[in-house]
Amino acid sequence: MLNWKKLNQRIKSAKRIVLSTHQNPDGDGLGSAVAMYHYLKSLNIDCKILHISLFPIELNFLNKNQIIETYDETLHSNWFSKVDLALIFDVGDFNRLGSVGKKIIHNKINAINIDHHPSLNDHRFDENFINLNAAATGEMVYDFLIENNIPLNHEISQGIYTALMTDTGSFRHSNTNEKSHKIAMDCIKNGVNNSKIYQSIYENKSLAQVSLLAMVIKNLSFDEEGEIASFIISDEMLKEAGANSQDIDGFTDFVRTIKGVEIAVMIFEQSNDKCRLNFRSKGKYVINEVAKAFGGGGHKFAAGAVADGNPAHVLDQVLRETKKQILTQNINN
Ligand SMILES: [Mn+2]
Repeated sequence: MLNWKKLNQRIKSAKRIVLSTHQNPDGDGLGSAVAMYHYLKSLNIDCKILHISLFPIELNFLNKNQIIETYDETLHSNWFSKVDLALIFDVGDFNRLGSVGKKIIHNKINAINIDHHPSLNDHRFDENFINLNAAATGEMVYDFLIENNIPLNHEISQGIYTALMTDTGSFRHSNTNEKSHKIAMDCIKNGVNNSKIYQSIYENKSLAQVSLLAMVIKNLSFDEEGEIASFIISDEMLKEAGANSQDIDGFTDFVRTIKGVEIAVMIFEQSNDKCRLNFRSKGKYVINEVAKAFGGGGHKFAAGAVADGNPAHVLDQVLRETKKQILTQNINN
């Protein structure tokens, strides 16, 4: 059992708290931070949510009064100098905090990790709250609030609901259980408009995003008798569709929905001869070890990494590693 009472004591003894999450933040990272932010505000603690990426506009409903900010050295450096605690959500890897993480180290701020990704025993966190069984980090924030008898107001509930909904694929993925529905029920009881949140996030696709998806579908490759589906998103494709790097969200999940596909792999070209990798498994194969082979990690059935090289070269390596790993998994099964 995680000591949520202790976390509350640490929060209450802080005067200024920075909340953050991984780059390219999602509904879980930001939803968790937003829920905690509103609790901290109720205690009159000076706090900010700072992250390093562009804000994902589909989460605009979480960002009333622009409480979520993209970190800017000139704008935030002064404020940061008096921060005495950092609460980090859903990060998976400290490095994914980017310049916010660097600032935390530089200013020697105590950082607490709240996450449902495997712990890396990273010494840069001074305390870890890890629950691998949590469907979302938002579920852990919920546990924290319940354990400390903190009432879930509408804004807190909205953050938690968003976290749970996005990380469970709208309560469909294998991590969805009785508890996820119980939390959803509580949130809806507190006034969360579930269909409105769903529409904001999933029924707000830009034409550019759909054009890019069309290109992806046209260029899918299949291996291992259709069990592995892979695709490349090149810089050129992005330009042609008029899309941006946020538009690729959900593509790997979509490709996994194809009948017979067990593993979906995305290779997303980055500017500096690197590629972002994204893996999704239906559950027959564990894929976070594949991600690990490329310096990344994640959950058993949803993981990611960043690899060096051009997309074709990286895809080749990734397929080789994936095939090798599923072979041993087949033997073990
Ligand atoms: Mn998460």
